[in-house]
Amino acid sequence: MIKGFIFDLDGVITDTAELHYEAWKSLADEMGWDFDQVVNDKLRGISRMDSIKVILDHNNTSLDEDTLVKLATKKNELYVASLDQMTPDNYLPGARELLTHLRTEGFNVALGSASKNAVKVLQQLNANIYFDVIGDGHSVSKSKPEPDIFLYGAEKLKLQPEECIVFEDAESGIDAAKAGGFYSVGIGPKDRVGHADLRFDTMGEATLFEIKSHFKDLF
Ligand code: B16
Ligand code: MG
Repeated sequence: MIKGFIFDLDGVITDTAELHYEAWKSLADEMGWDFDQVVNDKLRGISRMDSIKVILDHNNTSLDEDTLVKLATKKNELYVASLDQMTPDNYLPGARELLTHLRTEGFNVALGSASKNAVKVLQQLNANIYFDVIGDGHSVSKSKPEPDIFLYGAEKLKLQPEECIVFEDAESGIDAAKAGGFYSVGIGPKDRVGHADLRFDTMGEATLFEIKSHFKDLF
């Protein structure tokens, strides 16, 4: 029986990928690193420190941990400053409608994001009202594809994984949901989230009606 939903943030509720890209690109240009949208897409859902390691691997470069932390902090300052321009107009189409519908029907809802800036993003969107529990990059130490962030959300909601549906746009996020024993909905192309139990190209298609129709024996 489905009683709860756990939502990833970036790429599901709102699209911060472009803001992450601009901040990483600015750092990469300063450092003389190659960085483009293809590399940026590999950073979807993974933590800040893992992200900088992916960028360095792409450039066949390595740096000591202290330098990595300093550079990742610099990128984060640029990213956080850019979040000031985000407003409640920046929900992905369909996301606010689904969250509102879940509230109306009394489902339990948690956030399960890898981002350490999730609280600020939720504030900018005015989205706190939709969530009973906030799981973010500060909540657990092992990031996706480990299931910890979703297990954290389910535990705080006092639900079992099999009572929850996870929404994710990242390959590692669907891996994490499956590893934790959750039902999963993937948002994005087949080659990225085709392994989810149910997939939509966009959040606009992910209505509660469609979800209930697919998982009909669970409602
Ligand atoms: P921060 P999600 C993830 O958020 C992003 O998809 C990913 O690109 C980013 O590196 C990660 O958050 C960490 O973000 O630097 O703000 O802590 O998709 O899990 O909501
Ligand atoms: Mg995401």
